[in-house]
Amino acid sequence: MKGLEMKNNVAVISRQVTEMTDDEIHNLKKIVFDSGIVVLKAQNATASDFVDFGRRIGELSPYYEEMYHHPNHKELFVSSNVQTDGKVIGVPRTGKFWHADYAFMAKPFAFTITYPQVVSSQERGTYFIDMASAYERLSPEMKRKIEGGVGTHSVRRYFKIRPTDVYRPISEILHEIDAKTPTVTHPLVVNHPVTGAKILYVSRGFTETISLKDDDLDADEVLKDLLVESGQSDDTFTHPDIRQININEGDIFLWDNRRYVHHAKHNDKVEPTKTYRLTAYDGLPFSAEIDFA
Ligand code: 7UC
Ligand code: FE
Repeated sequence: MKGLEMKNNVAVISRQVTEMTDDEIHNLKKIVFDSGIVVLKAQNATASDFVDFGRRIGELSPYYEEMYHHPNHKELFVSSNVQTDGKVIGVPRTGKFWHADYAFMAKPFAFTITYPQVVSSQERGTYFIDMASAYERLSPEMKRKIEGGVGTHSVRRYFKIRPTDVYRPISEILHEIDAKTPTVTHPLVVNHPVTGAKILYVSRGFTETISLKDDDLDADEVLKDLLVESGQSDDTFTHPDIRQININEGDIFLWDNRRYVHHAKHNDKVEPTKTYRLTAYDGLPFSAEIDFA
């Protein structure tokens, strides 16, 4: 690919997405699976150019809660505290917890693509943990413990109250969350359908419980250990496997959402920020069958 260089294990591409050929798009997807995170520098795409680009990456899927939608493009998830024409568009302070996008749904997305529009003067980046490397780092004993295990995932702890929820009883809202997004089950070790990598599939934000083949093991303890070992319990973000990727206005970020958990890094000060996000499927199963033999 023209204009591709590797910087700290991130593939950085200097090429306008609006000018990419079909071959380049095809290559780009390969690079995402190889490197995990891709930054497409200094784009001048409009919102609808960005959506068109997303459509070439995969099958776009609008976020299930409407309050996040861009008014003209339902595929665009807007994270923003900025008012446009006096109206609040999108939702402020999204994703400030360890998670993979849609891990609480039956089929989590293959790709997340973000396009920051307004970045605050203070640092605003995203933290990432590579959960394929996290799996590799586990002891052989821990790998054996979680083999064949499953986890349950729910949005319950991070569902955001909508403007229309004001004055509704909390029990009614919780009931709605459980009816609309019932807890889902995913393997504890996801087998990447493209790379074949094994991915430790737990997140501090969405994983509620795990169950293990061996009933004698304390599953709650094991989940706690997995979150600690992968770095997700480090509230200082100094764990050696946490990477901070800084965000620049106009750069597009594209990552393998099976492989990474991420955590937004919003500022405590209220400064304007606005980011567009697209999420896409790749037509493959979320996890391929694993043959542990
Ligand atoms: O508002 C948010 O932090 C959104 C979060 C609950 N879900 C993001 C996702 O796509 O899983
Ligand atoms: Fe997210």
